[in-house]
Amino acid sequence: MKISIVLPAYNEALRILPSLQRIFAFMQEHHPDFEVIVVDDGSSDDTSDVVRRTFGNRHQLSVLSYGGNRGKGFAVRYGAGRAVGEVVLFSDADLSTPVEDIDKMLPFMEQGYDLVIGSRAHAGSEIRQHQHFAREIAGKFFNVCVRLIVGVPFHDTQCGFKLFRRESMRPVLEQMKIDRFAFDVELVALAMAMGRKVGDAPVVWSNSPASTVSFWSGLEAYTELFAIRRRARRIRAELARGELGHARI
Ligand SMILES: Nc1nc2c(ncn2[C@@H]2O[C@H](COP(=O)(O)OP(=O)(O)O)[C@@H](O)[C@H]2O)c(=O)[nH]1
Ligand SMILES: [Mg+2]
Repeated sequence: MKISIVLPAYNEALRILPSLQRIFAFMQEHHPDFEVIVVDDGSSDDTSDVVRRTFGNRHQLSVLSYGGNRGKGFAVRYGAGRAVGEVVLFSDADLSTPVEDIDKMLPFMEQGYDLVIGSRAHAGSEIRQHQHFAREIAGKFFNVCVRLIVGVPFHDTQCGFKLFRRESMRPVLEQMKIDRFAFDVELVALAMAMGRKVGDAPVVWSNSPASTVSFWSGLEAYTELFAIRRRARRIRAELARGELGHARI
């Protein structure tokens, strides 16, 4: 089974090389049928240059870029749209969750799941390096809102480590509109609205101190929760009326 790994990268020139080194080493040994797609999300540093300079000779690597910073959600969808693997993993470029954790998620694909999300709230997860106290509280509060407003049952939608079956999730990705922080919520909510099987898996997680997520984009995410709820409801209603040609593949 071919695996595509999509790494959204915004100003990651300093963090991404060791991550790629680790991904190549692990995948070559354990899952040699793989590709890595780095999506440079309009970085103002030389992210794509350093990646090309260091790993440009690897045939498994593609480095994609476009003009301007469009957001992590946009970058992930852009990369997934060009992936060829049967399953697609997307991961934060800092590897806060180690790539090795893909082995906890692949069995879900064999059990018929379409999407499996890494969850720091899972009883089996191991948080090695916590986020700053205030950031962790803010994250937990956001999740309460996700559950109350959107009705998603999971206790952590924001961990940047998710695996999905490319063909069955394609129609879901095509319905998505959110490009930034709340993109993860939209992914889960629309997948569920469209009848996809979604699960969560334990992960190892170590906070990487240099976060690029701004306070304002975090705030914007709250308003987007209502838009996600509306969209999920509309999709459910259209599916119930047989109007949407997105039957489960
Ligand atoms: N913050 C941010 N991250 C982006 C953007 N586009 C892509 N990314 C990538 O999204 C991932 C998550 O960012 P990170 O700073 O590690 O977030 P944090 O760990 O939640 O603080 C990284 O791989 C970033 O390079 C963007 O516009 N903003
Ligand atoms: Mg991070």
